[in-house]
Amino acid sequence: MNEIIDAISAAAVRVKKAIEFSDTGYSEHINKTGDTQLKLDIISDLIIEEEFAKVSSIKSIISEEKDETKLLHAKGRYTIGYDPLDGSSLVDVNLAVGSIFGIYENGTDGSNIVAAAYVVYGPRVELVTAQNEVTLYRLNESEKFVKAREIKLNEKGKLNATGATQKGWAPYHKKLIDEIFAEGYRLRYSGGMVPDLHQILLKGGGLFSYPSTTDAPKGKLRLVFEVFPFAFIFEKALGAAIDGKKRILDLKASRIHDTSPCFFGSKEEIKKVLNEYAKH
Ligand code: AHM
Ligand code: MG
Repeated sequence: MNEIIDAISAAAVRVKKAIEFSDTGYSEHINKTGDTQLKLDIISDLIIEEEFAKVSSIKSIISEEKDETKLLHAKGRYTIGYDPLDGSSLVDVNLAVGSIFGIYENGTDGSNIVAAAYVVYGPRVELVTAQNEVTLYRLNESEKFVKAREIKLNEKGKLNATGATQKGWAPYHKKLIDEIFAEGYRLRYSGGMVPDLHQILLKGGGLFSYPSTTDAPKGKLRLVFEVFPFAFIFEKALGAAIDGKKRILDLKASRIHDTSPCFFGSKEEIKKVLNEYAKH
């Protein structure tokens, strides 16, 4: 597992340089989810693939930017599901973006995830890893990630990150969000899943929601590359992650690009979601 974290660290340093200095324009390609790929999405995907190809314990990789699973080492143990550059359309407005990694064994259902990590490319570059504990590292001047601290959520937080277009929300979802704001929670939403969830993790808690909507009943965020990794991280940080009714890590991904509604947060906020969603 250490060599996988080292490969993620090496890739992060290279992706950071690509974000800072390369072309932010679109390519000619459309990925499996129907997004036109930015040149940066493709560059980041290639960098990460190159670093993972050096690690013999990685059997295969599944990227948000690739249509199919790619075999790397037939005798390897792990499959890595990753989003090379989540929120990449925010690069041209110079907001923070990230890379997300889920490390799986014997399948890519929620129950198969054994570790997860993400990198935030913001004013500083930070890496968060989750195995038994969730640890924050910061990139130093010598391009090494140095441990900053462990991350643990409080029982209850103060932030509310509300995803998806409100026009498509179910009335009970709107009611839930309105009630949370009425309790004094503050809105924090950049449109980048990585910095938005990172903020909740580092500020002690709150709620991030990306619900089902009228035009996307299964939500937008992808199970294997985005939702399972963060569900694992939130649980290990003593928070919780659900799809509205069920624990995310009990879900199965029947296809690699499957999506799911998702809620990540500290225990108290997730209880509120469960209570409201149980009525519908
Ligand atoms: P991407 O993988 O195409 O970059 O999209 C994922 C992003 C997430 O980072 C973010 O939470 C979400 O899309 C924002 O969507 P919306 O603008 O609909 O709230
Ligand atoms: Mg993404």
